[in-house]
Amino acid sequence: MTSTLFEQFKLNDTLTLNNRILMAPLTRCMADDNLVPTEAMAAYYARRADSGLIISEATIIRPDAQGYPNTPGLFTQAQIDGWKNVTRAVHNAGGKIFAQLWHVGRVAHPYFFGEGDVLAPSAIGVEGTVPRMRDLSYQTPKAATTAEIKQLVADYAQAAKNAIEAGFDGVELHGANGYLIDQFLHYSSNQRTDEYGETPENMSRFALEVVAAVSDAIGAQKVGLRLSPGAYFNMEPDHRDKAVFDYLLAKLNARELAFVHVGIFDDNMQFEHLGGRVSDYMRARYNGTLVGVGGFTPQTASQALDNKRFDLVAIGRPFIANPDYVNKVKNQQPLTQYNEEMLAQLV
Ligand code: FNR
Ligand code: 8K6
Repeated sequence: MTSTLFEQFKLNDTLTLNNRILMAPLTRCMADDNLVPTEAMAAYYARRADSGLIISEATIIRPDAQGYPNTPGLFTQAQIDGWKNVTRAVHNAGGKIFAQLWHVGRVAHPYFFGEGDVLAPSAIGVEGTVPRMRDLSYQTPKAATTAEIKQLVADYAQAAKNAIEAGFDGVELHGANGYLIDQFLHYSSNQRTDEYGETPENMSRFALEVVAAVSDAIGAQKVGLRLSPGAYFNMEPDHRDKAVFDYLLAKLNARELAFVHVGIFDDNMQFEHLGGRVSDYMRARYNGTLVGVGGFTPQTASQALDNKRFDLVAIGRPFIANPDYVNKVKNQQPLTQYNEEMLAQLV
């Protein structure tokens, strides 16, 4: 019944995944105070190496990309060396791992990086406080200048090179969940009137420039992209967003990529302006490898793969609760139920 999950999948010319189950990117806030991955993190990832591909927790590309405590980075030599321990442990256990590259844009906080601007497409803030740090209110960001945007693109490319130096098999660009790349793609956070705003073509420009720069830096076959056409986290929806994603997905279709990954917590969410589920909306517009995610059980995941709704499935919370998720599913053993208290330690 779940056999499709255990089929091999050729991701690119050099990588064939042992099964179709990805470990979804999961922020754990457990890096050390220099944002260096620890030995405990290496062991945590290695325990999950029997997934077809691990996507690392979101990893910041530079200091002002940070919006949560102790999220790892990929911009200092010590961070690169820390990740080398992680990738070595995963590879020794027979696994494969991509780094998820992250800049949080307007939900960054200077508390984490000291003096400096919070950069975003436009000077439009989000309400609220940093999770787990209730006295840190979000600030109104500064609209990035064209020069600052070019530098951001270059910094994504450098972080991708650092990821390869650290031993990762590729990178996933975090273009989802209301963070920087996603902020350019929605009207509620992008009110620019220059070549990065106003029209679907302009609003897609930053995402496509990052994809192109990172592809040039490490090879397009090693680059995935996560997108949230449905605004549901750190973002107000706007029905005009659909035209932006229509344009962007058509452009992505015309170029080589390792995969596009749905960014959502529950794939059953219906978005009126997208005509239903985000995964179905994306499948209808993207012909390459699509990764689905969001509330799947082994049964519903294999059904979705059988029905070709997407090619690979990412599993998040169940992987926090079950380091041996793949083995348990293969042997039809019961899974431990996830709960939020499990976030307190790396099991
Ligand atoms: C997440 N998610 C997430 N997404 C992402 O792109 N980068 C990240 O770093 C994180 N971090 C993260 C932490 C925690 C604690 C949770 C619960 C979720 C979203 C995650 O990748 C996935 O899309 C959702 O969890 C939905 O999948 P499941 O959990 O229903 O299988
Ligand atoms: C990527 C950094 C995030 C830090 C951890 C987030 C974990 C949150 C757990 C669940 C929150 C879900 C919010 C999403 C909205 C759901 C819409 C129905």
